[in-house]
Amino acid sequence: MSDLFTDSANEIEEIQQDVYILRSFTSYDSLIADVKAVTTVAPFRFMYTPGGKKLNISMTNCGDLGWVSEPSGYRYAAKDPTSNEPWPTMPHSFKRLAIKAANKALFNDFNPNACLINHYKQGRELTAHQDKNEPDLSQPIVSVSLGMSARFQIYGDSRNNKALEIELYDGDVMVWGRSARLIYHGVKTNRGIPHPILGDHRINLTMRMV
Ligand SMILES: O=C(O)CCC(=O)C(=O)O
Repeated sequence: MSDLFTDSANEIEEIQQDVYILRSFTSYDSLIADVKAVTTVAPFRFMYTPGGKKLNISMTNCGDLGWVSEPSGYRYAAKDPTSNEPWPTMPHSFKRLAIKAANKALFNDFNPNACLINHYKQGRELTAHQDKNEPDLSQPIVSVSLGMSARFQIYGDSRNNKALEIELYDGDVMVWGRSARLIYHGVKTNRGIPHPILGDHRINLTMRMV
């Protein structure tokens, strides 16, 4: 396994107020063993929206609580509804990475207990949404990109705004919070550049305090 943090792990750029990017902060090689350990116990699955529509990316979770979308609504659940077992423990590597990235953006008491893991096949997208099911909105979201590249879209305070688009590559980490905590954001992968090992697949970890 390679080092969790790369040589460029000190550089942080504020791309919009309270939205930060840490380019090449980590890598597929340093996290994939832990991703596989989690997804072996809690495999990726397609969830359904409250409207009954199948989501077009598959997801799973690790940590004390996992984000679940079901016909009855969105919630954080202590147990995986597929197995009725607790979600796998959040790997130490995920937590260390998220805390270090959050610290760079001056979120000094971030201690994530929930990690949503998204899997995108090329062409799949996540439409504009807010992350607002977490009780303490003073805590940021830390989002790690692995594999194929993707376009992250920042719409700001309305999904009707024109999006600022940021290309995300393997190992890039984004942090958003404070005035940007409830930004509408989405992801497109139709022009994703394949990764040498993951090919046209992308994995995203979003760490949250719930
Ligand atoms: O895949 C990404 O880069 C972001 C994922 C996301 O927006 C979410 O899980 O709420």
